[in-house]
Amino acid sequence: MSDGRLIVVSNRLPKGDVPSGGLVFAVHEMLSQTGGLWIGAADPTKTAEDGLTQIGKGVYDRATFALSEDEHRHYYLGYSNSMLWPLFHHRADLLSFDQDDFDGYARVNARVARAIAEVAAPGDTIWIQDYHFLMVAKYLRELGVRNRIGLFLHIPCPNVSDLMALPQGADLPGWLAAHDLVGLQTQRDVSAVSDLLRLDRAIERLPNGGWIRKGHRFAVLSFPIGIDAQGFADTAASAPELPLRMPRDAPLILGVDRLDYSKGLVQRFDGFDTYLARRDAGGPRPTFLQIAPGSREDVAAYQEIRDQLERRAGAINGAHADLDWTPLRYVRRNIDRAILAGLYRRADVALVTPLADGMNLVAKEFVAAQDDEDPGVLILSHFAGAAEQLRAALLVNPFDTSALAEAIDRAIHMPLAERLERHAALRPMVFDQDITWWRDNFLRHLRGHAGFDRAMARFSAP
Ligand code: ADQ
Repeated sequence: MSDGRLIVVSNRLPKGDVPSGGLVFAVHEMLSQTGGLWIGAADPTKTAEDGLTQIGKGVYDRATFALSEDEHRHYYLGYSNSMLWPLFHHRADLLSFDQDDFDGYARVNARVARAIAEVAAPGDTIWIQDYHFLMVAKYLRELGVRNRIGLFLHIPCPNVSDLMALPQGADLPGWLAAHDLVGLQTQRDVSAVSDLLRLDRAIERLPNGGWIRKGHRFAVLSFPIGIDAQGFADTAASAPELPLRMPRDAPLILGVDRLDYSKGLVQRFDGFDTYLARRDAGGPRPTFLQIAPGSREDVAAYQEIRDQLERRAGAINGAHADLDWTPLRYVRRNIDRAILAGLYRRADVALVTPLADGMNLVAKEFVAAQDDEDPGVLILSHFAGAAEQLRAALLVNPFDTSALAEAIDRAIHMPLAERLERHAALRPMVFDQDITWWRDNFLRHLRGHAGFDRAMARFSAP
């Protein structure tokens, strides 16, 4: 089949002409080669109308769909980030359900579908990003669109019991089944989705591992997202001098996260606190630098986590700081990417300990930034999607404060030979399975490479 144009839909659209940052950069690079269309949300206005507004024209086009302030509240802050996000991160206790939120979400998804249906030509490939648009494919099919439609879900998948907390839980399998390809971060997510699909009696498993619903065949596969590893390594190696005030030989422990309750920051602070309480008084005096810029501050659960962390940080320094030593530094601002890369390279230990996380790109950025001859140690949660690939990290259970404290101690004292061995095992996972590999792999499957199509075709004959 012809490849046609690529139409990408994501909630956020790159603002500048040459965007930076993983996914945005990879899609930009791809569209710059092939042309295509990138659709995202416009800034909210008083009222919202159908259609797309073109905001940039070049090798590829960028266009926005309209969003009223009310819809922004219900579709984005409400259903997407107060319902789907906590639910998919196994935090049903944080759900706040409001029928208006779901109605707003459905309305915006339907508008996006109508806009795509208007511009998509036969042969175009439609690639939907993330949980903001779970219903778009369903609406596209209702409008008669038969194009290839792929969804990549950046966040983890809920299990069957989580899903029961979602009033629309029974409909989710049908929404997913409207795509041709559902891409997930890990095998664990593929298993979770396989269980969810079985909730819908109209969905059947095909002997080739695919799925079928009412004659429509689709696949669910894992495509672990990567980073621009070489680019990031180069940035790290040529980073400017760091504005860090600490002794050169003191260990630096680094955490970099969007401030989110899924990232396990409170448990991480607790683990560091326990490490400090147990450490040998004559031993090294590490600094733990946690960078965590605020996000989604209009959602109540995010204000709570921010207050909680501020209190914990104050208490930890209160208990352990000295005249010449501040063990914990908590920075809430966005950091320039070159400085960030330099910090990763300078860090002796990275603490990447989410309670639930689709992939976690920070883990991969840390590996990419290391000096291959004197690499730092990655402490990684079992619950980050990255743990499926980065088996050679020090894997921890972030809920176990004592084990976290032990891992910090072990990482600080790890001999060079073991660091080299672990890094050598981690490196290829990050450099070979990079962002370009991820993108090409997903699109090849979506557009149907010969083997995939043949395997699927065997089951479609009437
Ligand atoms: P996020 O939850 O945003 O992404 P993550 O994968 O860790 O999580 O990516 C965060 C990115 O922001 C990293 O590239 C990091 O360097 C950058 N960043 C964080 N703090 C920063 C700061 N203070 N200044 C500058 N940059 C900062 C979602 C899912 C993840 C999934 C990704 C990609 O939640 O699980 O890995 O999408 O699919």
